[in-house]
Amino acid sequence: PTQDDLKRVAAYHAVDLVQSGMVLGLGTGSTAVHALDRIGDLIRRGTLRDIVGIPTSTKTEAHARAVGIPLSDLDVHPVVDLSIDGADEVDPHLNLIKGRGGSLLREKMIEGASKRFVVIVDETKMVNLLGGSGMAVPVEVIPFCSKFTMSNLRRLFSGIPGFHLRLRTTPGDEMTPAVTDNLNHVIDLFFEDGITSDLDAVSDAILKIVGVVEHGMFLGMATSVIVAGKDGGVTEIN
Ligand code: DER
Repeated sequence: PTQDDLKRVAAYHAVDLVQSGMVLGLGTGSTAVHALDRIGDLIRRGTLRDIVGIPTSTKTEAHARAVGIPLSDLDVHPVVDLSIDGADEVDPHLNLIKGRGGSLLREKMIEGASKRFVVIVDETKMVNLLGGSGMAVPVEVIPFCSKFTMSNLRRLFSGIPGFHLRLRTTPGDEMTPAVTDNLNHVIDLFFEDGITSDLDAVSDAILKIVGVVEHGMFLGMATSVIVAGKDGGVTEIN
């Protein structure tokens, strides 16, 4: 099976948890797209009714609309029954790195408001140490003087071997920073040897920097992770 097949298997398993009448957090990314397609299909067949989707990005909003998932937002539905979303990395304690797609802020708001947050991944996302597979921890920062904020983030982790960072820009265009749905910039933090210090301490240190809005470490938020293996097995870790 291809990696995308595995993503679809994990997504379909997660959608088996969806019941009619649920308020659903709709994730962002190539794995979550399979969940959107499946939910839309079950609504079309009449298997799922009275579903309300809360999209975690404008991209997901557009895709959800295209497959016929009724949409709302957190102002109307401050409590979400179930969120389904992918992840860039998952550690043995179900801590996550998310945000490679730049949607981390809205994802963290919606998944933080969810009674259950089920993560869907293929096995390549499983790591022992966050950051260890070369995935960056994305940090959403306000556009105002984002290079100043970048220098503060650099100073914060300058003592860590293998640490480096970069302002995310649109592919091939070094000067135009990538802008999020919230019109903010993203700075990617790379911890080449993985984050060996306390994750909560790293999280707090990042959030204390004025100009930082949020980061892509989702600590203690996932209720369970559904992992699709290339051997065809699917395991759920709680
Ligand atoms: O950007 C994000 O937060 C995505 O959910 C990411 O974590 C997973 O994206 P993928 O399913 O395309 O790998």
